[in-house]
Amino acid sequence: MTKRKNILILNGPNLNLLGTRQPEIYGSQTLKDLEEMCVNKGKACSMNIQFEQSNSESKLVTSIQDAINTSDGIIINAAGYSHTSVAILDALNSFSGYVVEVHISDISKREEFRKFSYVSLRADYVIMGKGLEGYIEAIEKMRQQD
Ligand code: CA2
Repeated sequence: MTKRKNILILNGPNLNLLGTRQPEIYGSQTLKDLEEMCVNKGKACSMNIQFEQSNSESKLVTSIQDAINTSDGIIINAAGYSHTSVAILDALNSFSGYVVEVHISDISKREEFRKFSYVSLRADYVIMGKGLEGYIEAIEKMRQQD
């Protein structure tokens, strides 16, 4: 029997505001709705989903470090830190499992400063511009890894 995969879904700063501001960019569903969608998809895929959000760069780094021993894959939307954080990139580079980067909006079509992502330098797969469905696609992608 194959082992159930443990997947960490990590969300960066301000994503706790989902559904409360800027619905034209990020939609009207909340972070709680997103967590529920991901946990349900995980159940359907026989995977354990650990869902986290933090506004703190150091907490995100610590969660990635913890995942080295506990998770088979990381799905990460580092939000604003995607464009600035060498520390998050360094932590991801210490993780040997599969990494999917997700962005709700299409960062390639927004301001110049959003077009570069440090996380993309490590990510095995990148999904952007698909709204919250991007997370579901990311879980699906995780399922396809052996
Ligand atoms: O499109 C994405 O998922 C982003 O990672 C979201 C980040 C942004 O800095 C990235 O460039 C692209 C911002 C997250 C803030 O989320 C909010 C959601 C609702 C209301 C206010 C902020």
